[in-house]
Amino acid sequence: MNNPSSGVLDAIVVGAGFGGMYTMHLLQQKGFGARGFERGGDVGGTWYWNRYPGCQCDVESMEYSYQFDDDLQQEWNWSQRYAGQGEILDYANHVADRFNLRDNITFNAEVTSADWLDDEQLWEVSTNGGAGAGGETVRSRYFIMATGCLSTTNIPDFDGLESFEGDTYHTGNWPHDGVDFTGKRVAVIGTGSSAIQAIPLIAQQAETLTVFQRTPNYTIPARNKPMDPAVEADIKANYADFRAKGRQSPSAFGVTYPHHMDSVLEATPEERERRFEEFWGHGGFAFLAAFGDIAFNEEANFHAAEFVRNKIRSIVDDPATAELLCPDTVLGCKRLCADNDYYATYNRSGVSLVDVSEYPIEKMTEPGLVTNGVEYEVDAIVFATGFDAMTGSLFNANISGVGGLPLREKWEAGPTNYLGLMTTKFPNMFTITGPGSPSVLANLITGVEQHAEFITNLMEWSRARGHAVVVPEQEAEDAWVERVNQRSNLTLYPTCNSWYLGSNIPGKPRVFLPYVGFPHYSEKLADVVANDYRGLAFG
Ligand code: NA7
Repeated sequence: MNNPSSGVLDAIVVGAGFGGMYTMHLLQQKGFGARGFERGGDVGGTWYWNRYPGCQCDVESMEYSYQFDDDLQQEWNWSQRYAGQGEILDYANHVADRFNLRDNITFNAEVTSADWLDDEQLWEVSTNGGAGAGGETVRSRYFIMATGCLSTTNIPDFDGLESFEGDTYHTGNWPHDGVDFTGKRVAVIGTGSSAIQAIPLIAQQAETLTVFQRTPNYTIPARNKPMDPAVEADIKANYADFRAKGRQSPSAFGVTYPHHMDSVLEATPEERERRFEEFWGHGGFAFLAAFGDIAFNEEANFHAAEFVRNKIRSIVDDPATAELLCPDTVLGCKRLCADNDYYATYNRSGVSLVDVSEYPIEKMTEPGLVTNGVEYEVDAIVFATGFDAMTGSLFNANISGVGGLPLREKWEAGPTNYLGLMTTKFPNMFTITGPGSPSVLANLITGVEQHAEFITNLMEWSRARGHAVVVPEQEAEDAWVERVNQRSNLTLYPTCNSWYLGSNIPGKPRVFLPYVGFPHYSEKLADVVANDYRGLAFG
């Protein structure tokens, strides 16, 4: 049962990942009374939950970190070029301690409903846990959802799921004390980024590992290595400049490698190979920057894809397995993965790949799972089956706006909003890195900093003018939705099925969710601010 707490807060912030933490920090700094609620037991968001073996960020650590505080970025040392989950979680904890962020955050408290009260012009938010464990109900003027883009796990509704007698895990909700697969027969379902990171390490432990693949993915070797002290010192000597360059890059990261603008199609075959080889050697996302048209032109993309397919064929010993691992889709259409020895793992004895594209997994049974009439007996199943991306956690909070309109209902045909931040009929509500903002197509820490600053500056601006309510104008929202679609149609992203389009979740409307182009987006935000928050109505 919930206990209504007295007093009205300025803001409620849901989520204590990087977005929620920085928002809480700014609210405290700017003198707003705020409380945070977090369903996890501590800070860290994505990095609190995704503790599967091999979990590592695909953006380099010197870039995947806060830039709002120079002392923080100077004093923190990253041990690796790409930080692993544990180190990023340590960083999140350090930030929480350093800025006293835990004081006003209630952990183990999931928001069960959030309602806009038309008469009071307030949000009323209920939780199902927290200090009193029974939950509470609190009211605030502003309601800020910082619940992350990939935070609602997806376990497909397999027949007989409950009957499986072994252990089951989802990569996005991994046991905190780890899992020992030694001597176990393990199944991994899915070959997205999480699976691609986990598989090489699970294979080292397990007696057998069977990977069930519906769609092969492109992955480029991450080429992770210990942080080079000279590189670190060089960046830190001029961190502001490095960060500014990052914000000017299309994805708000990638300062450590060149972004070529020339066309694959104008290069000779030798030049093409040399360039692809160079970027394959650099590792990770950089591969997309080898030429200017990989993401925009299907023929250009084909050459890049063919280069990777040939790499797969050269790494994987068994030709049939190699062919199964070769994607035939547009490279980068699903988020490109960065791996540590993924393809070579299929050369290990005991590791096998089962194609479930034609014959889906039919059911789970007591000893295992069945596809194409064959039962695979295993001791453990790892669901690396992804997330209900970008809208899942917003819907799970049961938010309703003006006149009790459920957000789920307003967004039945796909999310519609202004700037990816606010939506009509939901006054004073913000979504940090929401759909319609660069979010998952950009360095997420840069994205959340931008949003937290925009939101809290807007709150200050409103406070100074005595405004109690802010909500987007319908015309501004309609134009924004149009703009988001136009931007994605410039790219090859809409040409395949991916969680960017919601197509991994049965019944989810097929709408391209993020905004393409971080600098373009930043210009738009700056223009909105410079014009007294054009497109927003105040009351
Ligand atoms: P992803 O990228 O959504 O991958 C999920 C994987 O699970 C993908 O290969 C799916 O195949 C597969 N999947 C989902 N449902 C099924 C069923 N029913 N049967 C077989 N296979 C299935 O999630 P990740 O966690 O790997 O990565 C998410 C992001 O986190 C990533 O992009 C990085 O940004 C970090 P499909 O492709 O849908 O055919």
